[in-house]
Amino acid sequence: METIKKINAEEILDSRGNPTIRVNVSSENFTASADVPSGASTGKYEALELRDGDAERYGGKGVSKAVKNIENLIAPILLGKEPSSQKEIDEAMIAIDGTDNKSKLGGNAMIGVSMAVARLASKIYRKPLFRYLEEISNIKKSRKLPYLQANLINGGKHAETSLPFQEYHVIPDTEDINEALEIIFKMQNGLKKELHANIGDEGGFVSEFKDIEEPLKKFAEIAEKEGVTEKVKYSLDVAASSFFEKDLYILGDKKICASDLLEIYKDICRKYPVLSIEDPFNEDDFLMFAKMKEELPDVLVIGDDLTVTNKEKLQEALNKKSISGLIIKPNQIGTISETFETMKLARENNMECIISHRSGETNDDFIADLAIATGAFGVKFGALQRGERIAKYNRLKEIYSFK
Ligand code: 2PG
Ligand code: MG
Repeated sequence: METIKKINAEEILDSRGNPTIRVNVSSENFTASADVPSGASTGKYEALELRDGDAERYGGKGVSKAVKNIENLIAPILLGKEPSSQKEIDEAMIAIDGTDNKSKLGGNAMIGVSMAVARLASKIYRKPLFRYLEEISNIKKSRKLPYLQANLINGGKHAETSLPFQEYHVIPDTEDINEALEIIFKMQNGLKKELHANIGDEGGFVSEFKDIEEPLKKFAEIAEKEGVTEKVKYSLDVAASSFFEKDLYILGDKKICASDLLEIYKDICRKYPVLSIEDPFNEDDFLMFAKMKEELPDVLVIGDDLTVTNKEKLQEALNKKSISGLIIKPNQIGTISETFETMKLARENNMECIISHRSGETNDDFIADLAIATGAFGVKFGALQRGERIAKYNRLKEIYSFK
């Protein structure tokens, strides 16, 4: 069996031009790499993203410490191990990190190594990555093709506008990849003509809207024009923690309480075919999530900052009946094995998993394989604009063409 012979890392740039990590791992006859993404609206309980903090370099965003941790602390304990022993490798990193939030090694350093090792093992076995991940994860699948939640309008921390909600998704209601992509294409081009707007971090349009409902109104108008009304649903990532201050939610010049925000969701869901709403309330408010789930039984209530791909957080959400599903972002927790553990717990409890990119991305398409391997309910890969988003959609297409 092949063993890990070399691990090194380098600083590369992500889609916002911020430094991030590339990890290269090799065995006797194979090599593999992985690039690490980075969020802007991060949950406060995520694994720590280790940055240098040296204002002289990239405004403090350099990752040279994390790179050194990979080479000086992680590599020595992994050399000689078999890349196929993913769990053992992840556990070895967790042990030398020894913190609750991966702050010693850096969650960014650990997830880069964890992904690169998985990719290396898939190459050694001469299997496509999705096939290899499917075998080692063994997770109960939800769908043949995940719902593609295409983020066509960007607000919140992903855009310089006054729109408080972070993401407005168009979701083709089909399990055919080509039909799904063409519906997104039609909606995106319809919006392009109307909005004449710039694009935001995740490839969606960035525009000033009258209020939080207007983007959905636009979606409905364009869907009608394009003849796809019956074929689309919508979803929102409110990312409510990003406009929560002193127990209130700041919507433009209004400050409202959680119950009023729930009334807004009810109104929106009465008027539009909304499949799911992510992070409708602040990341500590498990009870309001639960209230919403009870009062809006036909809409999926999704945790992201609430659950941060963390098994303990998910368990709390399960105990309190807060959610119908959760966002899965491997870099929120820091290893692939822990990502699988969280997904397993979710699926055993019939929670839906949505595999998601970060707003700062690279061209690495690992998460497309992850979504297919685990039969995810949904994916969030952004709009059909910006190369780092397209990389994931193209990988999905590729997987379906030889599946
Ligand atoms: C989110 C993500 C991805 P970020 O909130 O779901 O869309 O944003 O990567 O900035 O945390
Ligand atoms: Mg989110």
